[in-house]
Amino acid sequence: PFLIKLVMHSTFIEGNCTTTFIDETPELFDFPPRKDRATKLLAYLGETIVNGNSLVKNRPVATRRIPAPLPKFQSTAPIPDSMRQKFQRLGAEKFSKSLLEHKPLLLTDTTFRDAHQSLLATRLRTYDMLRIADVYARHCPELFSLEMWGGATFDTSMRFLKEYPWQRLSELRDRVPNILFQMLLRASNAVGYTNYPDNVVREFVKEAAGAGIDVFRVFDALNWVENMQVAMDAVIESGAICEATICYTGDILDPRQSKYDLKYYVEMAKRLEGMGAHILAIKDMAGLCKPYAAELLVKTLRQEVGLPIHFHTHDTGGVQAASLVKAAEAGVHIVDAALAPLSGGTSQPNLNTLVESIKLTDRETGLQSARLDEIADYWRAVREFYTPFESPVLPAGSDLYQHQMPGGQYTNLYQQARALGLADRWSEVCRMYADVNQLFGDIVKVTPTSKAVGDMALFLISNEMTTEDVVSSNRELAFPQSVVDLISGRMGQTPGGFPANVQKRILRGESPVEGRPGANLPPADFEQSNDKLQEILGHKPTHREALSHLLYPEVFEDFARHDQTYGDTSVLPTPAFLYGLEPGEEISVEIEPGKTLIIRLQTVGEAHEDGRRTVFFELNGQPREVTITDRS
Ligand code: 3PY
Ligand code: ZN
Repeated sequence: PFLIKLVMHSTFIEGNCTTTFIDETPELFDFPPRKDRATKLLAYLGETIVNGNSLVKNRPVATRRIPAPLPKFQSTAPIPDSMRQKFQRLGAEKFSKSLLEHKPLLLTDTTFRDAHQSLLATRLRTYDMLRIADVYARHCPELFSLEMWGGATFDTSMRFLKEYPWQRLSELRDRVPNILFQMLLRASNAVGYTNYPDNVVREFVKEAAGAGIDVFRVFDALNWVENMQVAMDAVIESGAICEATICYTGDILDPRQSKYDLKYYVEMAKRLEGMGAHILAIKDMAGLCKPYAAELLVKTLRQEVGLPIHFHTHDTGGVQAASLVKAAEAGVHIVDAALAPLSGGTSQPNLNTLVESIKLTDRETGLQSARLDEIADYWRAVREFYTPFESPVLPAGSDLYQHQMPGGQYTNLYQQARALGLADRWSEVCRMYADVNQLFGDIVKVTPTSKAVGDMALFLISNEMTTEDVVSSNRELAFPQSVVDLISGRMGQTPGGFPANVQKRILRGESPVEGRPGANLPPADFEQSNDKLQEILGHKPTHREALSHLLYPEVFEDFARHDQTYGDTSVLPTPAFLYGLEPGEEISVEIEPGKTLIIRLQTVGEAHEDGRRTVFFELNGQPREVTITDRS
């Protein structure tokens, strides 16, 4: 590099070089940091080959290693315009009005977010998303949006996948400039499990909008509208589309339902409209909105509010495609569905068959089924990489409408119950979940309030207690932290408040939080947090790094250490990331556009006396080795 810099230097080129030129020209020695990305990736692969990846330890093994087949597409063809260009032309308000006139049913594909959050423990990697992204841009411009960020993905991508969520967003954005990108924002809980100071929520929204999020679905886990204001205002100020959400629980068709009846939802929707929402979302996180309830709700909301309506449901009970069709008939503007191989069960209904089922009706979507099926072929193969994260198939019985567990929690809680030896008592866990909901005053259950209800249900069963015992017994009990957080009001307020006797028993003298938690939390100190972060990162943190650290301090620090040790491992194909390579296996890894490494595992050496092993690779045809301490 020194010689290159010398001969490229303008003074040298012009022939004005004196003998002191080299000494007087320090920039000749100003080299970029050594590119040791290949070495770091080999270290990661070596470590994974010798010691395994803790993520898949003791889990069923994925056997697929070959890449998932991609549909053919013309990479040089121009990317067609889609909703995003229309949104950019009109701005959020006019754009949302234009949706009211849109006749075809619009669809959001949730495959990149909620579908894998609900079916595969949120483990889908950026690598598998990026490979198919170009196809989406070219073959599905009729989609309303891709839900591809937020919810649990922010945390999980760093914690488990060792990926930077902002990079996922910007790389997908580069490949898909035309389809709207949508994220799930837990209002004051942002992408976390507890209320954050207002300045963190505001800064996060601003940064996410700047990074390419167009539509923010904002919900509060107790439907507490006051707690949605900060996030909604931040979305509106950023120029993005504010999709304010009512979380659906109970059953509006049940005349005995006094709390969450039709009037309750209409009033909430009107308040959200008054707060400046551009779109109204019905978030049926547990799949409770039965077909005729969906019809009634959509019909009524269309009469009472002037916003486009976006319906989201989970197919845990197996009948929710009927709710989508009924909602479409009643004039819903947009619905959520997932590509066939990641649909159904606790995920969204099947997008491929939904499109086909309303063909030749006046809500026909315009999406091309053959193209969607090719994309489904890709996802079917991709799912095979994620066998270790599959949950047992667990179709819900009619008791779903009693326990009301969100799709994303259903299989998760089952796994937790199984780990506690309670798998055979699953129906009892479900009944207890329903009882705990009543104990807490019949609340909206969705992240993070649903976690508190689930934790309490398992806690009571493990302690052989009933919900009556909670208030009547004097036993000294250490209730789960999530339960204390919920009942103390740190997750916000529920209509009518939490029952006083339960609050007294669980808080044991501690006073509940008054008012909106975010208003009482001191603003986060970005500078102080950045000082600590700078030491870890070795550079001045970017705003995105600062935000990630404020939201998830330990998770981000661990992720940053991984990144320093191994570099960006999100570029590895999924089997290599999870299992390393098999002897003789060769992968090609694009570490930056146009720069590809060909890595081949030759063999793993016998253990040395000190317990280390040498792993022999070939890197771009040259032998390379790494030595790893065998801890397996
Ligand atoms: C989330 O908050 O992550 C959810 O998907 C809630 O339904
Ligand atoms: Zn959902």
